[in-house]
Amino acid sequence: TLREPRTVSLIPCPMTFGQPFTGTDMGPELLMQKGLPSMLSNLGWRVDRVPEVLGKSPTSPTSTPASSFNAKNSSLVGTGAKELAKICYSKSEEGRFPLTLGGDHSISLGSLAGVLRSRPNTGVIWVDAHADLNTPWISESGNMHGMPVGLLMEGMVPEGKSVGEIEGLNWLSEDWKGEDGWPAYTNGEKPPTLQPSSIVYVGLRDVDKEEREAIKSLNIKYYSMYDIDRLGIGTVMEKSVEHLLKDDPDRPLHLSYDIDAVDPGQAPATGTTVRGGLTYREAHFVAERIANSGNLASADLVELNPTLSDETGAEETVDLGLQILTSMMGKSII
Ligand code: 6HN
Ligand code: MN
Ligand code: MN
Ligand code: MN
Repeated sequence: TLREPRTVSLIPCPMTFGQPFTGTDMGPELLMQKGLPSMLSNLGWRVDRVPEVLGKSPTSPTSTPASSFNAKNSSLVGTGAKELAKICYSKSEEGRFPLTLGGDHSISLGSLAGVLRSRPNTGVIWVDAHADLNTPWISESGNMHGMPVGLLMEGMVPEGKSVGEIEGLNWLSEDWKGEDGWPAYTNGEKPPTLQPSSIVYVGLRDVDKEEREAIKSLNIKYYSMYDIDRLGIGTVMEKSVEHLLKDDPDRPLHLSYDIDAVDPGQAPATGTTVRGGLTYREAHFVAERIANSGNLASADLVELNPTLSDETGAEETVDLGLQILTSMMGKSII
């Protein structure tokens, strides 16, 4: 049923507040202008265009109200994520493929929470230079684009603390009262979380000390750039898919693709570039192999920021983003 209605819900989410730069809000519009909807319909998808989730930020993401947690702009990030969660939840319930266009990576807190509430057995492939496994209790930067996995991951919140107490994140609290589109947790339902065994990282090369310790202690599966060099991207993707599907071959998968996973030579227009990333072909192959699993049921593409490189670099990065999107949605070379 996940494969058949073949309707993709395109969700523009121009969030900037999860990191310090303006410009990540331009990603969705550029992708749409360059023809994403018709590319997807040419691939056989019915396209459901969803109105933009968060209006463009009028101010700099650094001039917003302070949070009492080490989580910058948490009210704005959290409220945006909640709105996105509602959409991804209802689209998932309708059997559609929610495809979120970022915006910075903090939005994946919303897309994943929404998808997980509807499809709790979802497995996640996180393609990124970074682990995004921070929480306000361990983050060095306080930037929430480094936290979407950490805030949802079972075992990341210290004893006696809870994610639901952070401003903007009360919708993830057990005693959330409920509102239109995001009901209260009743009849034994818990706020959505992710098991450590339900995610695989691909492309890591800049991981903070506390994140590294958590990856080890929670035994999270990862393929860093070292592993990609050692095994080759083919083997890495076989093992990644195998890890997530071994117990349930019909399990829905969510692909969260941070464009900074790609080497800055091919994708310069993003906020936290790290050298030594995926090559042009590796970047495609990751998406193609996940598409070929037949299990991909939701996805994000995040962190495009055309203002952070020259014009050619911006255009190349957006074009690569489009190619990654069409690859994950089923475009094959032959
Ligand atoms: N991203 N680990 C660093 C931090 O600030 O927590 C970098 C996070 C980057 C986040 O690229 O989506
Ligand atoms: Mn990243
Ligand atoms: Mn770092
Ligand atoms: Mn990221």
